[in-house]
Amino acid sequence: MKILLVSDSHGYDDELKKVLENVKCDLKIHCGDSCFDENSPFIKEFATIVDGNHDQGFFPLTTTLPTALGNILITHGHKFNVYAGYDYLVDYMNKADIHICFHGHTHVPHYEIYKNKIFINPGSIMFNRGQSQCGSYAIVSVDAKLHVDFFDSRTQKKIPQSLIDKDQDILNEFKRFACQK
Ligand SMILES: [Mn+2]
Repeated sequence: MKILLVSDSHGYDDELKKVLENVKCDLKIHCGDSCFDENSPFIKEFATIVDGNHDQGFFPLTTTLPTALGNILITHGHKFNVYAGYDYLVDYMNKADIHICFHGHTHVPHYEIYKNKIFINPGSIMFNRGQSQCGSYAIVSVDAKLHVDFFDSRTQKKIPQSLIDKDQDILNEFKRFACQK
């Protein structure tokens, strides 16, 4: 199963439309801060949309997607303070017996294995913080194994893994700042 994962479009519907038209996949998921209103034509495009901190409560805060690799948790991340890292999410996932999470919120495309859990953030389709300096989305293959690639939302080109890796620095900065508060 090939999943298109987007997040944090923040009303930039032209960018979103372009990606939806160009990417072939089995399922589309929006990890929140879409800023869709309840009549948005985009809603029917997505199998799952969650609510972010800029949304109005039309969508759930968390959902789960059953897959060949078990249930996947989908949430924006603001309720789990993802700027401070993944500890709150790990607690929640342990209680729910879930091992994979798709989220957004930081506007940094990211893949991480932390405390035996897998976390994927497609970044913001509009604009990202960090090294990639573009909007992004992720294509996640969920079959016998999980595989993720990140793409520039304007050019549809793959973002080099070296840029994704360098963004660990900015996430560490966020974490340091969030943990000081
Ligand atoms: Mn957000």
